[in-house]
Amino acid sequence: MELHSTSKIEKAIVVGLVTNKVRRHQVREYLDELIRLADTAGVEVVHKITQERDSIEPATYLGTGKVIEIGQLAEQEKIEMVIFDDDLSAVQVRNLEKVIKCKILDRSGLILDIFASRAKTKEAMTQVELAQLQYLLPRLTRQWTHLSKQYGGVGTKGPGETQLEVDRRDVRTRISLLKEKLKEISVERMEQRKKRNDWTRVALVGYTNAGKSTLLKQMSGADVFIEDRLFATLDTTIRQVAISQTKKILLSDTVGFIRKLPPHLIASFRSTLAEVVESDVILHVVDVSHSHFEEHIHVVKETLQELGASEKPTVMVFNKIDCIEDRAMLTALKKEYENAVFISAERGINISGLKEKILEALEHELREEVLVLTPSDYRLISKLHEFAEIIKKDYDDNTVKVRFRFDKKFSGRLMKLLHKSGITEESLQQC
Ligand SMILES: Nc1nc2c(ncn2[C@@H]2O[C@H](COP(=O)(O)OP(=O)(O)O)[C@@H](O)[C@H]2O)c(=O)[nH]1
Ligand SMILES: [Mg+2]
Repeated sequence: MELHSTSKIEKAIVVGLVTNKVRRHQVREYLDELIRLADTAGVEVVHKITQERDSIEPATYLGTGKVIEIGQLAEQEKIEMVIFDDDLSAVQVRNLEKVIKCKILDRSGLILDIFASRAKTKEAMTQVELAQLQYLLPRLTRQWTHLSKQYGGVGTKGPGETQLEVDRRDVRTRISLLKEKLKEISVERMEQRKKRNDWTRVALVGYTNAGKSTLLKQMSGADVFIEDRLFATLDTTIRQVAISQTKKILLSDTVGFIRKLPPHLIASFRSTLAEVVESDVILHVVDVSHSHFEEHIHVVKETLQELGASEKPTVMVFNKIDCIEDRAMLTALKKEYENAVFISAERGINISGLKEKILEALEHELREEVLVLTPSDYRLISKLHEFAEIIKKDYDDNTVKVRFRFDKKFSGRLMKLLHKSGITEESLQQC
């Protein structure tokens, strides 16, 4: 296995297209992000090239002249790789490789390679390999070479090494095998999640590098892997956090989102992202100091929608306020996003405000009831304690009036308990 640190840094050109649909300033921002992705993969970008066209050229993505120009530049400067910001078709790759004599890669391929090099657990490795193969299948041509070869990740065993010899049928067989494996893993995971069902579960989501892991660390005091890199986290970390004197939650941190995340990747990361889908409240962390934070919000919202988690109670957490020097701008932002909570995860600014917001969001999910019990039912109170918060007990002659509050998701459990104790639902006095 080749070690990352000793491997020679490869030089690359990144390429973006300005069309009627994507404007120049956007392309510039996309390319900056692509450069950060390349950096994460250990690749140094030495040129940024854009072309303006009405639309993408189906055969070669760019116009022929531009392709020749890039080919010459790559040869002169001994560039090893050209990375395109949009996904390329197999035909485009084939045609581009005829003129540009180095590796051709696109954004999805790069993201998949990064995921492959970062996957550590059995689950993440299986998920990434599946996504890589599904991405590779329609692009399986002799020339298609892949970054992953040089990494010690899944790529070495999977698509990277074998892609040239293995035919499509073998890839398909491997895909079904991986799908089976993932099914088994997801059943295991479901069992584990069930055990956490009695807890209030809060999930951190956000664009990559927004500060999710930093916030988990800040709130839980736990040692969490943090890096100023894209996709530092691929698995789910869960920690206990006290958000008030009496209330503890489970806070989870998982893989971040990015624009144009390969769809196969989202699909295969479903079991990792299930923690988000099943959570009671979502904390959407935003790096508000980023010049394009609004677009990041949009991408995250879209991804949540794809996952079927867009209707969940969500707290918008605007992070990195310590980076905003312009006070007037911060004031304007607070006015515009009055429901968001403004924090600095790193400096620990306004974490108490965030906790209050989480409690508020949970309030909506709470139900309050009153039960009048006779001495023979008193033991029911200790059972209630298991999932409800007892707010008040009023003793009156031979009865006790118990006011309690609980998460709506435990309604079924309450009904069962009442049923077992021979108490009818009508004895509940709703507040
Ligand atoms: N200035 C500043 N930097 C932060 C803050 N929160 C996180 N960061 C930095 O942002 C980078 C990404 O943080 P991380 O928690 O790994 O982001 P994640 O990808 O969302 O998990 C790291 O370099 C953090 O130190 C903050 O409140 N202020
Ligand atoms: Mg992280």
